[in-house]
Amino acid sequence: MAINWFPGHMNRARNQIEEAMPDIDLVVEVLDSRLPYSSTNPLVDELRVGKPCIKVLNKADLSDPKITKLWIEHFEKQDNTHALALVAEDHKQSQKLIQLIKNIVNQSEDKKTNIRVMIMGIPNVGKSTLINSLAGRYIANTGDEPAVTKRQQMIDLKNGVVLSDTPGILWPKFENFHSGYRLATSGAIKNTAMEYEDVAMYALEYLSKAYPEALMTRYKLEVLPESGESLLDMVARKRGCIRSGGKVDLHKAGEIVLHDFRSGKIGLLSLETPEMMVAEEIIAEELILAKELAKAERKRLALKGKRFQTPKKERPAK
Ligand SMILES: Nc1nc2c(ncn2[C@@H]2O[C@H](COP(=O)(O)OP(=O)(O)O)[C@@H](O)[C@H]2O)c(=O)[nH]1
Ligand SMILES: [Mg+2]
Repeated sequence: MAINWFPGHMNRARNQIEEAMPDIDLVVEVLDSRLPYSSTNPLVDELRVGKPCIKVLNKADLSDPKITKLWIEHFEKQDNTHALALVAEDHKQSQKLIQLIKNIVNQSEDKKTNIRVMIMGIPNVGKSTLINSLAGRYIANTGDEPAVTKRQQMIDLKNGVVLSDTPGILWPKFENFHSGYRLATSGAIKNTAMEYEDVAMYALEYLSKAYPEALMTRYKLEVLPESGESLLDMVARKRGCIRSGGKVDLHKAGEIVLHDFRSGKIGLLSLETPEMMVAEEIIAEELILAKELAKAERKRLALKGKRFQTPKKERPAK
């Protein structure tokens, strides 16, 4: 998925959503249940301007059910927000979403005939899969897609719900270091400057702390070294990823680890918890504050410098 989010794309996506929002009754934000914080774009909550929202924690067949439960509790506490974990392909499960949509909207407005829903989310979380599953037929391409999909026809689900023709596609979060790595681990961002090895090392380091047994079982490890680098090296040796000349092939081992993670072969795993998100947001705020302070300090010094540089007026000769 070679998506490049240029400012022009971002503006266009944002404007389209803003334009369409007045006609929308409810927003469905699709998230990856393994990384609900990193797979969100905070703009969703801004752009929905108080409309009810269902956070769909998709790919529940891959995430840790205990952690997913914590995320549901976390989202349910937010204003006008509901949460549902599901597997998008599963038609029965997606029908539960329809039921929830109807319950929420009919509670507040009972006269409306069709409920108008916008499906939003960053690429690769499963929006197209969900749309197809809701419609019970093939409508949206899954997998690769351009950054801003062309407007399609309004999708009438023929059950009292219509889906907006505006693609609610937003860009992934790039600012948070951890979010970047988690998105790369999940496969949501590809073809970036990140190396396979680095992403796999990050993932291994986290998994060795959060799911040590699952990791040891999958790669038949007796011990778990601290660093991601040593972990990847160990996996490479276990899996025979050795280049001619005897050097370990970390790239190949990285591919194995990421493939295993993405297909659920290591186990049902989540990459972040609500608690981690709170801690990371505090750090992010501190960083912003530190940047602002540094900027103010530079300004102060520059002003001071200027004062010193101004040539002194020569004393008039007596
Ligand atoms: N395991 C699993 N894979 C899913 C699920 N939903 C979507 N996918 C896969 O995730 C990838 C991205 O899905 P897609 O619908 O194209 O995402 P979009 O970019 O948000 O429209 C595809 O390979 C889907 O098959 C799910 O519930 N479980
Ligand atoms: Mg899609």
